[in-house]
Amino acid sequence: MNTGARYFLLVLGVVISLHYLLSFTHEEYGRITSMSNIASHFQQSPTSSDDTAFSGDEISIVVPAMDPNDTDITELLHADPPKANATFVILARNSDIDGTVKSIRDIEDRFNHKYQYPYVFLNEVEFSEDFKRRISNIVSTTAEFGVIPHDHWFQPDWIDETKATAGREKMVKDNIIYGGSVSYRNMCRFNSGFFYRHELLQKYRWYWRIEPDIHFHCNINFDPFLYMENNNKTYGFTITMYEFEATIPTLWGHVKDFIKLHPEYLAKDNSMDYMSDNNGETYNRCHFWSNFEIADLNFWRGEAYQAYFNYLDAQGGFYYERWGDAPVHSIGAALFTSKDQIHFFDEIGYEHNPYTHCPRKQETWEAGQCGCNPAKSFDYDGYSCMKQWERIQHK
Ligand SMILES: Nc1nc2c(ncn2[C@@H]2O[C@H](COP(=O)(O)OP(=O)(O)OP(=O)(O)O)[C@@H](O)[C@H]2O)c(=O)[nH]1
Ligand SMILES: [Mg+2]
Repeated sequence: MNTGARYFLLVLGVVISLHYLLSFTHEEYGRITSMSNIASHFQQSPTSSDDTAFSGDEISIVVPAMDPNDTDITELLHADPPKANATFVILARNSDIDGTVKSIRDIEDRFNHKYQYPYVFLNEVEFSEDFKRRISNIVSTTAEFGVIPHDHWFQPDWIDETKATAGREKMVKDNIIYGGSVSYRNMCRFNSGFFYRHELLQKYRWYWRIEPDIHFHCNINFDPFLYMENNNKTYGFTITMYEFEATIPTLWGHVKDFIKLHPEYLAKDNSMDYMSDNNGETYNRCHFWSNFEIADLNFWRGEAYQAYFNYLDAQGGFYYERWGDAPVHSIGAALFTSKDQIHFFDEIGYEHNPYTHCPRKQETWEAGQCGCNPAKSFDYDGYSCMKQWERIQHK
């Protein structure tokens, strides 16, 4: 044996002795350096070996085992379903509390206990503690209570009060509903051109309008806000009908004047033929019943609608006549959006006294567990405008 070989054997002997010494005196060292542990690094774990087995010519895909402590995975598993940036909006007086509770109870039971959208309540005076307490007791989510800025509600100073009084007196004489009421006119003007400017609504894009004493008759098994958003809709309705001519004698003339001034705002494929039987010459008084609305706040905030509202407001017709927010909204939506951006929510069984929309298709009625009577649905009542809406759908 030469000297080099002797040195090698000596060093090997020292290393082996040290290894055994450490293996007995240091448990962790012994575990790490055991042959079984070293061998395991060259093998698949039992679970992953199943996933990566090569059997004949088959190659299976490796699916990494999920670690429940991995935050990305647990976040995905527990993520909320997608939601729209949306809220309910309820304009109400303190004295409307009982009817408001009934409406909220319905929408919670039929829809919102699952979908959890918030509520915004608006009033021209502070909501009472009793109102807030009773509402907060029944909502499944948050409710905010706002006061309407003075100038968004009350009759502006530039309205000629003598002319306005004469208009109201004539309507009282003619027995026009709410003909003598100034507060009803404030409400119609506010809903037409101001509600979407309220500070509590600024953070939202979509709203669903609710009134006291309405009813939802079917389970709403889908999210109408997401439906609107995903299908590029702007305005959704459940009931369409004729307006009382006596409340809007000069409205259409002003609408035509506005269109002449701003033809650029007209949508290309608009719904003029739903509202007019003669290409826009006269108004057939069809409108969407606005006590129910699901719509895009950004549409009202947009340039076309805002210019249109300001033009109408300057004519004074909200006070000299009794223009309703229903025809004002409907004409705006029909002219400044394309007809396929307006949606009829057939599945939503809805009642505002004295009319009810109830789904007439049996499978829709059953799927929604509707309590309403389809035979009494307003859709094809003589006073309904559904036929005018339908005639433009397949053009
Ligand atoms: N804060 C406030 N809300 C009002 C006032 N007048 C009406 N409202 C609300 O405005 C909405 C429309 O008023 P309604 O009285 O229901 O009008 P309408 O639907 O044309 O008529 P009804 O057949 O009586 O329901 C409801 O949400 C009312 O609560 C008011 O003076 N102040
Ligand atoms: Mg009402």
